[in-house]
Amino acid sequence: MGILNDISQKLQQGNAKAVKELVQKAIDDGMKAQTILEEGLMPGMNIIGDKFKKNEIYVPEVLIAARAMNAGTELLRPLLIEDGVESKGKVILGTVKGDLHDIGKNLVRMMMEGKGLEVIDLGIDVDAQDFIEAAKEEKAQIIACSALLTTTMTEMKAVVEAAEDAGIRDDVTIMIGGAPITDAFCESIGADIYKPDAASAAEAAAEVCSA
Ligand code: B1M
Repeated sequence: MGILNDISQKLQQGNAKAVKELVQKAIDDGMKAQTILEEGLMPGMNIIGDKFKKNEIYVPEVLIAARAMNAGTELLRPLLIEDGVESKGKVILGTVKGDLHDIGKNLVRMMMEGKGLEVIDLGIDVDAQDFIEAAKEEKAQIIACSALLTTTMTEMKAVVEAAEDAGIRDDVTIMIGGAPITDAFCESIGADIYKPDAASAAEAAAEVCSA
């Protein structure tokens, strides 16, 4: 379909205004919101994710594309709720306690949303207990923690322990990431998944939710 391809192209170019206009046109033409999301916006964001992973594009391009994606999803969100389209899964996301870095976390959020997941973003400086409360309340499949400091990455262990204490450890997948994080660290604190970048974090989250 021409317009869906145009939406994908404009999203990749980061042209938020054009994406918004094209999405509105598709809605006015009677196209289903889910079709616009899954065959227009998401393929565009997936291409951005792949290019980012291969270092063919960098953070600014991803942020600009994400802004374009948001311009489209804002128009679709109320229609998707009306249509009763369920999200593919729920993720509680945040940067851990003591840590104020959020650029990487925001990329993770965008990539996950691009995969059709619902992301509840708790922001920065998030206490372990707040991740757990949100996961319980939202019945989320995944808790996703970001940390950029060697001094705050230990907070991720507190999240794993809080999930155990709350009796929800078997119900949630705990995913971690951020510059100082490694597979060995992930294993040492008993978290489930470590991913080095936003695109592979989103892919892994989508896999968990579809399993
Ligand atoms: Co800060 N900072 N900073 N900083 N800062 C670093 C992290 C640092 C490495 C710089 C340095 O010294 N070379 C260093 C940490 C050293 C360490 O702990 N080993 C550092 C420091 C020391 C500090 C302060 C302590 C400085 C000070 O005040 N003395 C202070 C701490 C504040 C705090 O958090 N309490 C501080 C403050 C800041 C700013 C506020 C100025 C700003 C943050 C602004 C913001 O985020 N809104 C900032 C910035 C920008 C950086 C650098 C320069 C860039 C970080 C960034 O956004 N990268 C950084 C140096 C560097 O990394 N080159 C640095 C781009 C981003 C896309 O990458 O976040 O790694 P990143 O995310 C990646 C992956 O890690 C991954 O996906 C993303 C992309 O694909 N990922 C995940 C991230 N989260 C994930 C979660 C997942 C999966 C993947 O699953 C859940």
